[in-house]
Amino acid sequence: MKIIDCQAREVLDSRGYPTVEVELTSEHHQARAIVPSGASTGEGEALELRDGDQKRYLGKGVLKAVQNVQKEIAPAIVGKDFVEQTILDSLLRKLDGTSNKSHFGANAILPVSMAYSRLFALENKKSLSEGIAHQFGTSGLTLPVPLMNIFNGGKHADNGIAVQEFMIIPAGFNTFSESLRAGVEVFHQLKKILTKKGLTTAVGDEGGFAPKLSDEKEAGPGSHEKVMTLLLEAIDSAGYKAGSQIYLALDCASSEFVNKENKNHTEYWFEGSGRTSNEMVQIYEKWISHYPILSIEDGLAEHDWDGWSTLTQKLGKKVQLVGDDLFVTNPEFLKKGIDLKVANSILIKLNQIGTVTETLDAMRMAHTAGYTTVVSHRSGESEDAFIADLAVGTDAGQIKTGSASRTDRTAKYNQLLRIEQALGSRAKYLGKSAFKI
Ligand code: 2PG
Ligand code: MG
Repeated sequence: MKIIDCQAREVLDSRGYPTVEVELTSEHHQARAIVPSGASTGEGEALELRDGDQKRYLGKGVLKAVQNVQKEIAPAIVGKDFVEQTILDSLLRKLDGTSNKSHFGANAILPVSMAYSRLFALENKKSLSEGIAHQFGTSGLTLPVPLMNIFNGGKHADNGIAVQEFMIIPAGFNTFSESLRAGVEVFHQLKKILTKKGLTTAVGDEGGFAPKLSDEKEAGPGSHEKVMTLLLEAIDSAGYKAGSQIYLALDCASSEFVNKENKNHTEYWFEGSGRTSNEMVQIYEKWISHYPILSIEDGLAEHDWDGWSTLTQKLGKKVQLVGDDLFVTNPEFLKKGIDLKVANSILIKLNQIGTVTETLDAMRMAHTAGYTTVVSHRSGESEDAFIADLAVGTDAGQIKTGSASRTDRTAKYNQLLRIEQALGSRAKYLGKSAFKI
């Protein structure tokens, strides 16, 4: 497939900050892609290049990344034939020449890589999910179980709650659309409950609610259990059974509340006091015995590998333990995790690593090692629903793409509904068995 044109531009993400869109043209088709952007980023993530010019968009402009596509990448790929994704992506990596994509910026490289996936699918008369399945060597028929973030804390809110995401998992249903409907109904019930209690129902970056539960700056002892109790109440009011139809999941994003001054990063500031890694493990152990929690992401911080090892030994058979900041979708970090028997699942974010090929490499490595994969949005998103097709195309089994509000979140759910309809009776849905616990 010959690329005959490559254009980049600065567009806006869901937070109103600039991001990069790339449009690739072949002889017969055209495809584009937009990169997302995180807030609670892992230290090992590929570099997101920002202009730093305070006169434009508070320093967050991406004209340098756009220019890197126009002046450096485009001349190297336009007029050339790329028979498959791996060939394009390895050229992009070679041209960049750094291990963390800091020369061009991952936000310059990734949209080219993603737009190529779309172009490849079009050229081969496939949908994007089919094109990805073809590359990945999977059936590409599995609709993912949604992990819906309906209550926000941490860096995604200002309510003083340490844990970043409280999610519901409607896993006890036969199809994706039934699951989604149940999750959405719980979201609406939660809104009613919060209103009744006089709490605010404005939504945060990922479309979940983020009310302050008390007047304190920092939410104190028992505040996290209060949130989980609210979720159970909402599940019940919606007429569903917690623990057999709908479960809970947490993204603690604990690298955000670990004490960074502590040299080993093994002290956490949680519910108003300092806790060791072991104490955090005990808290999670207590929670999973009281609440129907299926999945805990980043329960411990990205440098606390010893703590992660204990966490996995103690809870790894009972709950899915997802590494996000810990693995940053990087096959190298994941390999370390597999070797050390740390975590049992990996969060997959394309822009943490910066090319589609490396993302698929991380997923392949995870599946081979028996780790589950959760394809994920970023807190800064766009109308681009690439990750919906990625989740189906790789038979990932799970997707985390926010709550039931904000078009940047529902765009992904809507694309999954389209894919489900197109697959018809061929569509598979794993439900709770996607969690392997
Ligand atoms: C996370 C993500 C997405 P961010 O921590 O998992 O929910 O947040 O994009 O801010 O890193
Ligand atoms: Mg996370």
